[in-house]
Amino acid sequence: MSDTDAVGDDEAVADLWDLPDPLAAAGWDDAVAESLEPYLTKGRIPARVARIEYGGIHLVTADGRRPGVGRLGRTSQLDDDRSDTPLAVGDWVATERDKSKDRLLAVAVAPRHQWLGRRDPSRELLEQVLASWCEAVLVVHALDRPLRPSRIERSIVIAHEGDVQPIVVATKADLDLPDAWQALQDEIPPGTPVVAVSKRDGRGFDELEALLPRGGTTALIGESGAGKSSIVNALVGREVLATGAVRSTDAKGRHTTTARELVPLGGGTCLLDTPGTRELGLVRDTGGLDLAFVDVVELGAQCRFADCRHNKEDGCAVLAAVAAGTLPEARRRSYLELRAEIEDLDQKREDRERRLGEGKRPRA
Ligand SMILES: Nc1nc2c(ncn2[C@@H]2O[C@H](COP(=O)(O)OP(=O)(O)OP(=O)(O)O)[C@@H](O)[C@H]2O)c(=O)[nH]1
Ligand SMILES: [Mg+2]
Ligand SMILES: [Zn+2]
Repeated sequence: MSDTDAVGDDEAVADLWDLPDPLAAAGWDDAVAESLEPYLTKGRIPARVARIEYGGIHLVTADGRRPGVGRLGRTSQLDDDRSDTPLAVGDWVATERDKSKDRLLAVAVAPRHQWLGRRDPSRELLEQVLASWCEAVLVVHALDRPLRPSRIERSIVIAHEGDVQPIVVATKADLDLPDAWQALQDEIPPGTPVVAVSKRDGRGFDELEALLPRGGTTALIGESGAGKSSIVNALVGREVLATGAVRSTDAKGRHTTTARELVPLGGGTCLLDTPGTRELGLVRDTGGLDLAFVDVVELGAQCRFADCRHNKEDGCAVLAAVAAGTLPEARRRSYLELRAEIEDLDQKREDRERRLGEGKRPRA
């Protein structure tokens, strides 16, 4: 395979929005209307952010998809600590017409209820929103790629933190790699759906389609070359997104997708494709970690010491389960690693707040 297998282009997705009711196709419903209502003053028009690339933005309005102006990085009226977060794909926004340039200007963002956020790779204590207003996320992993430690669990924690249902998808099932499939399943918490698909022979897509929330948005995340855009094309039934060959030496992707993009499937159901992400740092833990590690947490309740770290303590039920072969060691290790990462981050936040507090104290 070579680079020349890149197919699809942006025009193809733009055409998908050529519908009688684009807002409905983007998932407009009572909940959206209610969230956006306070911002739709002074003749403002509702829209959904449908595509972001290199600072450029496309908005879907009742008239279809068109380029807009996002004031990226300067969103207004977010009434929480994400006020300096740039617009994210999937956001519902209130827009005004920029008369001089005949463009739509996003001037306010509806509060996000369900979203995927990772640690901003360049600003450690800030969150970067990868996808907004999504009910589910496909955590995509290609079976021909090495399973990087805790990568899948990280995605699942991030999903739960944003109240998003994770669905793990293994791609390239046609390559017949049973060991890789088993290793992946060992990383997944009980209760999280996992599906194996192949764009070559079409297996798994009926099962996957049945898991997508109807009338809601499902985002896709995973490394470059995982097969995210290929999944979107399979579910649309046509090659609307470009897909790219992976390097033959190590099966690494070449970052074919460069935009975050909403793709309508009909009836308000949407997919949200993203470029491959290498880093998936956690930003906070408000319970997502425990939800992503229900098995470890349940075992932990039986440890002899209430503050057991599941590392080398006597009477540790987690270590006992690993020894008995009922809990994969990879699960225990990932849990400890991610918990340490969150504790480290909490410490940094505390330090910063203390410094800020000291700075504000009036001089004696
Ligand atoms: N054999 C096989 N190859 C697949 C399958 N799904 C995707 N591929 C190939 O994997 C490569 C990468 O697929 P993409 O869909 O572009 O991957 P992506 O996750 O969108 O990658 P980025 O856009 O770079 O993040 C392409 O060459 C696809 O043809 C599959 O089920 N089986
Ligand atoms: Mg892609
Ligand atoms: Zn323990």
